[in-house]
Amino acid sequence: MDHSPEKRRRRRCLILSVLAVLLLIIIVAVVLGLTLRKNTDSLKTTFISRCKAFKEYDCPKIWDAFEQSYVGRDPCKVPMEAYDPFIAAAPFQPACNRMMFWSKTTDVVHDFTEKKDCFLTLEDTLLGSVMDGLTWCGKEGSPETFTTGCPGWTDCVNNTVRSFWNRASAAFADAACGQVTAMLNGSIVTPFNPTSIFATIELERLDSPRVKNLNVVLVTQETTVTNCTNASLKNLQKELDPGVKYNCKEVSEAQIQECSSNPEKPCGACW
Ligand code: N1C
Repeated sequence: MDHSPEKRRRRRCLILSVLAVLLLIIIVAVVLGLTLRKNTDSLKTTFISRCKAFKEYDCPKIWDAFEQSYVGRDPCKVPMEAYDPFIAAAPFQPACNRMMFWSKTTDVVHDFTEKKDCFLTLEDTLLGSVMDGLTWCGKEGSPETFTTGCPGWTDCVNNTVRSFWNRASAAFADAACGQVTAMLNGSIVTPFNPTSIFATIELERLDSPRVKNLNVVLVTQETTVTNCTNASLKNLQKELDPGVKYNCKEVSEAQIQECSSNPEKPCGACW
């Protein structure tokens, strides 16, 4: 055997390099693991803290049902039915005559429901509030939840987030009863957009005799381009259950804001 100092130095060098690479791999794995865990933890923390605002629900149990819907799945292959057990774990309390649907009017509608306790949107319920504004997905063969790098609307139809909103919106519409209101946007050419969740999921579930009336509030501005005679609203009426009475009213955004800031005005007096 050759024990020359040069050979020994080289061997020591090699061993040290291998150890350094191993150490690096371990550090990367630990950091990655912690980041992934942090993702699951931060989504869970947000979920549980929003859920706790609704006192009548068992939040950890609802979180478990939620997680089961997408964890370990290809994030492009989560059908809306995957959320069935989650929806069953957090049933809606029906709120006849107070339910508010919307499409492309998220700011005006939520500003209104926040200030005035007249109507209930999906976001005012547990199912809609826990995930509002969030992104999440799983990965095949992984027990983790990811909050970045998830497929978006244009990447695939059955993506984790879209299927959630489809399923929650379907449950919300299934619970609708009596007078139902929908705030649509009068500043766009197609206030009733055939690809929207309101058109594809909710409208077909507004069945008579459970639902009596659909009152469309078409929110107008100075730049308004449509009114209640709009062609897309004609399509809406065609698709609506004939037993449900339809009504449409053009209401300016200024009037809605003025009404919601006036605590004296009763619910029925805003339009
Ligand atoms: O596609 P949209 O509107 O017609 O969906 C709105 C419709 C409402 O009546 C709600 O009941 O569907 C329900 N809904 C939500 O409550 C909701 N909160 C947040 C649907 N989508 C919701 N989001 C997000 O906004 C979600 O990311 C979804 O894709 C958009 C839809 O908004 P939109 O096109 O204005």
